[in-house]
Amino acid sequence: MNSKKIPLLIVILSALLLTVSSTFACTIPSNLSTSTLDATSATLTWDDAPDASSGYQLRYRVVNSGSWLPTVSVFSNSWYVTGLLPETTYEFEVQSNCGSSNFSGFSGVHFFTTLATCPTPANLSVLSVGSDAADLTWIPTPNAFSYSIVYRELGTSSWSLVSNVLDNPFTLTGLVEDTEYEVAIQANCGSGDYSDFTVTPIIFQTLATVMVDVKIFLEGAYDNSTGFMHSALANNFLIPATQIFNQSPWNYMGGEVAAGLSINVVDWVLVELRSAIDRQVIVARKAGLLLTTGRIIDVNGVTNGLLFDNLQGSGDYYIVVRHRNHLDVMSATDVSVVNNELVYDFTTSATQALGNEQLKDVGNDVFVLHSGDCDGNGIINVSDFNGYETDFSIIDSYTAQGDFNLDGSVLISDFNVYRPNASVIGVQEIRY
Ligand SMILES: [Ca+2]
Ligand SMILES: [Ca+2]
Repeated sequence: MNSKKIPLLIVILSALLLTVSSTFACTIPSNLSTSTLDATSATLTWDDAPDASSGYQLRYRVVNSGSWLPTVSVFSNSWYVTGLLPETTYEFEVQSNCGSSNFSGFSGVHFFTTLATCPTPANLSVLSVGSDAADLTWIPTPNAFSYSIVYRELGTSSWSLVSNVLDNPFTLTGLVEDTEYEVAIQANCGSGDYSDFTVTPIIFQTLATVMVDVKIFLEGAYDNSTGFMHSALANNFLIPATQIFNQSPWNYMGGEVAAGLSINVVDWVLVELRSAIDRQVIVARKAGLLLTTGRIIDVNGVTNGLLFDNLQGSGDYYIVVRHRNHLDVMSATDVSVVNNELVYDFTTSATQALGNEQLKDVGNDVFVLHSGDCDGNGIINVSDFNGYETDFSIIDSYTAQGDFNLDGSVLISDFNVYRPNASVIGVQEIRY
């Protein structure tokens, strides 16, 4: 071997080692990201490289635009870039400057897209919906001074426009009940600068008006010889025109007032619709007039049931009927709305009511609500007797406690109605 060549080889190897070690000593920046993005500017950030003693070199460009814009020297791990084009996708990448002309490789690109000068309002949603209106809300576009809303029945072609909307939430009115709609929104940022409309319109369904046609018989008024109830209270003009459940234990504050009380009205009743998912949850309540036929009707002259606004047209509900001195009942199952009607008959079988012996068999395949709960708490016991005793011998009164046969007087005949029912307990769902 030629001994003169050995020192030269050492020099070459040393130089190579130096090159390799200096390349490894300058860390490539990582975790590139973008923050505070708007239409024309963005803050570009990345993780600090420990050995970037002389900062970083950054370059960016519009995606697919060919050449990079001039490289920028940056002395921290972020850079605020301005003068960008709206709604444009850019890419940027960074390299560390470890001093002495020792640079890392570039990081590889990170993409970001600038916003519109007038962004589409985000998160358009329906806060609440009724049978003819819906409350809409959205995340405001910061520089918008008004909005335009378009809506249409799902499946139809032409949109209706509401322009110059200033309120948020905004109530969309004039809708058709029990109908699916789609709705979209656009921001107006002034000077002819409008956002796009919501790309995927949101869909909602208006609620329905449902006719609730429920039949019950009250034991105290039922006459087995006729198959109807008597209407002694109405005949004696004792029934108040205003619904009577606006007090404990019902505390129902509805404004029902009977336009006129015909002679075939037995008394006021309170009807509750409860959730099919959780029958403890009251969805809607309404006071109605019980007729001698057992049908419950509206105060406003509707004669074939009780009208409930704002129900889901395809809903299922438990039905509760309450009376001021009879034991309340709940339907044994939930009942489906069919063709905007909810129909239920508590008079045909004991099993129509939830629980055991909640309806009383009076013969002829007729079942009635037990009389005797004069405090309306869902239990017939001595406290109801005490109410009867307190008001005993009062005549021609609607409010006297213990008028269990609903003739306006509190007499021994009422006690005779009460006595067989003492100790009947309503199901937990209807007790107060
Ligand atoms: Ca009671
Ligand atoms: Ca009586």
